[in-house]
Amino acid sequence: DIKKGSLHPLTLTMNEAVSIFRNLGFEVALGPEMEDDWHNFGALNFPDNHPARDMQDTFYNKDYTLLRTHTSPVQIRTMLSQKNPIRMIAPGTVFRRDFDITHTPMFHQIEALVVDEADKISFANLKHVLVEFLQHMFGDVEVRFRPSFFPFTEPSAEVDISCVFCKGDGCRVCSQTGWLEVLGCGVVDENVFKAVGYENKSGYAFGLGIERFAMLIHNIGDLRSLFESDTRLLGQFK
Ligand code: 2U9
Repeated sequence: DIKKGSLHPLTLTMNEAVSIFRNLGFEVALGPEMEDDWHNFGALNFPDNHPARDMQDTFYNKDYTLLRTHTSPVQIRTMLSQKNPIRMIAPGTVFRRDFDITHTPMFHQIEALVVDEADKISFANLKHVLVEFLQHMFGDVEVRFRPSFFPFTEPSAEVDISCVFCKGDGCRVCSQTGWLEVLGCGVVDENVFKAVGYENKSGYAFGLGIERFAMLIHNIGDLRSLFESDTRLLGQFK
């Protein structure tokens, strides 16, 4: 009797999200996991004293190269090497010095970037793509945008969907709010375009965590179970 293996729930979730974005016209771009300060922070408008740059938050090597803390350096590399318009996603592994119930030091993201001539790309375009993506991923959910802040986008927003467990009535998973935060997004900050030598461009970007999506889609309660290789969990994804 030959036992058949199966794809990991993170792989399944990543594949599903990438497939939806490909159908929405996004091309996949990849980049190195070891980066330098400029590609990971400087070009993204992080101030020199930003806490994310601390040794406490970022894994540094002896030569001050670092393990990327998000996939954003891939978008920076794409802007420097490809011609416009750009419509790309960067799926991949990222690293932060965080380890508790809701954080693992290694996790996975998809980030997206769209760039075209000045005034061609708006927050309305961003909203449309995100609602389309989230409804393919989660089914018939409501989507809401809340103002937020990121160094690399202005304006910025965090995006919630109506709770997939209680449909918005309020339950333990959504802390009785009826809403679940699923991603962050915004209009690309002018300083990011300046850093890569772009003039008269407009664009939007967003980022999401694959672990969070996998937990919501497959009703997985404990983040750490995604990294334990326990076949009682993995065997349920055949
Ligand atoms: C460039 C310009 C802008 C990417 C973005 C977010 C908002 C965001 C988080 C989601 C959950 C990280 O995995 S997470 O913890 N991401 O909220 N990411 S906008 O913005 C960019 C990226 C690259 C050149």
